[in-house]
Amino acid sequence: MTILLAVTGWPIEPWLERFRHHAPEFGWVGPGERFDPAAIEHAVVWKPRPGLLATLPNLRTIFNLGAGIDALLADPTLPPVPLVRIVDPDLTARMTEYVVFNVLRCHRREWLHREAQAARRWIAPDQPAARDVRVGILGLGELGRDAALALARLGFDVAGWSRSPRRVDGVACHAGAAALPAFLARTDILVALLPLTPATRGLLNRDLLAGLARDGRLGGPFLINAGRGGLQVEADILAALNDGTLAGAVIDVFETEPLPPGHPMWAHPRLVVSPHNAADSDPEAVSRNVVAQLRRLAAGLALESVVDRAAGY
Ligand code: NDP
Ligand code: OXD
Repeated sequence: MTILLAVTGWPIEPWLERFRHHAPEFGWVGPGERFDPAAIEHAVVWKPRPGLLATLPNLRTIFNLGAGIDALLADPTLPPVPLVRIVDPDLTARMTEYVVFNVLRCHRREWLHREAQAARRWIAPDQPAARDVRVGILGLGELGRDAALALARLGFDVAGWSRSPRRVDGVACHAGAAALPAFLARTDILVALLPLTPATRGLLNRDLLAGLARDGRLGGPFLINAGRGGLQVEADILAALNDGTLAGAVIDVFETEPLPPGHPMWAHPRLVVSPHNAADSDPEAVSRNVVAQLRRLAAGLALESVVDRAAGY
């Protein structure tokens, strides 16, 4: 079995080393190594050069090294073979950590404390209990569901929104476009964990932000986006922060990455920027995951976590 590893934006060495370590029986082709395109049966990729996969005439499967596959689907030449994404407890735990950390940052209004400390002012803003703060999670998939459960365990009043109806213990589940206004109207901290698809592009816009709860205990609603930059209209988020529609925001993903040095989001006092590292793909955990899938294939078993290309995620 010959497998091409094609990764851009991340250092390749740890990946190649881990794959060769966990599956020495497979032929791994790394960057710069000569190969016969006809010999490649599987490709393991992260943001490969558009058009590259179309040059492999005998390609059987594409394994994406992350959860989101929007960059791959943006390549019009992507071969119509099964596309597998990462669903892994390591990735899920990292995202839940990020979401819990940042929900608590908003809930505990870290900004106010930092500003007060800088001014040497002893202020103690009213601190509501978690049960009095309503968190809304856009996307109740692998990542949204786990984050919702963790937040519910902390006592937050948690709701979620998905395309199709979902059941999550202790979480008020809403589904479909018609349910969105009611979900937003009861949300003090909005967490976006949606994939980027034609249906979700630009969803985090002025109208959506204006629909968030105005009667919450935090003095205004907060936004956390760890899904994709294409979900958000950045000018609308900045305008919402400036006119008080939003009390604060934490953004991990951007329309252009890396975020350009001159971008106004870097400097907004009520906005925390993180560099698209909410949940990194760990070479050890993710290589084990992909190798397990390759072994399933070799044993004639069905692949797991295959992307529904029609749905776009
Ligand atoms: P899943 O596919 O498991 O879940 C996606 C969720 O979004 C599902 O609940 C789905 O609904 C819902 N959804 C999709 N389209 C719509 C829509 N039009 N309206 C309402 N709900 C919708 O994905 P994951 O949870 O594994 O990952 C989510 C995203 O997180 C990834 O696509 C990626 O973009 C991002 N991500 C970001 C990382 C980071 O470091 N910042 C790291 C990893 C992932 P339904 O349940 O009905 O299918
Ligand atoms: C992913 C990511 O999709 O890291 O896994 O963004």
